Amino acid sequence: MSLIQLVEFPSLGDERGSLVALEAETTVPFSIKRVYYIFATKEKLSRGYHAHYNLKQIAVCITGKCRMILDNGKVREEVWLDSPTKGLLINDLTWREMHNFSEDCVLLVLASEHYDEGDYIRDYNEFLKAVE
Ligand code: T46
Repeated sequence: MSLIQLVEFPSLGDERGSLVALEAETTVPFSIKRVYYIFATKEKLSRGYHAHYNLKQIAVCITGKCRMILDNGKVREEVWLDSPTKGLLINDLTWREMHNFSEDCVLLVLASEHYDEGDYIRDYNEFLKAVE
């Protein structure tokens, strides 16, 4: 199965504009414990470079775009997040990198767990050992 699992959010549009509703356990396949967003990024400054032991997330660029790389220790795949209706599911034990942020990028992330620095794997070799 591809590492890139996209979720297309239905856009509820009318003449006034568009609306996307993100609901736990329906459009988002887990119960949401945390929401954060990344903004005021720089095109040349990449982020991520880590994995998590126990964390599922959905990432969506609600404005602008960025290039997301996912890596499971065997395969490395990339996708552009460039639409407010395009969510990317990021599973446990998946290395992620975010590159090429557009100036206007706002990356919204829905997370299945509370913030826990102890859940991060920030060293790639440690990540490879964890996925073995
Ligand atoms: C991920 C990608 C997509 C908190 O205090 N609470 C939080 O909920 C988060 C996410 C971060 N932080 C602190 C930890 C650092 O001092 O905010 C600072 C920046 O976090 P970090 O360097 O981990 O940011 P990114 O953009 O590299 O990664 C983040 C998430 O941490 C990560 O889980 O999947 O966005």
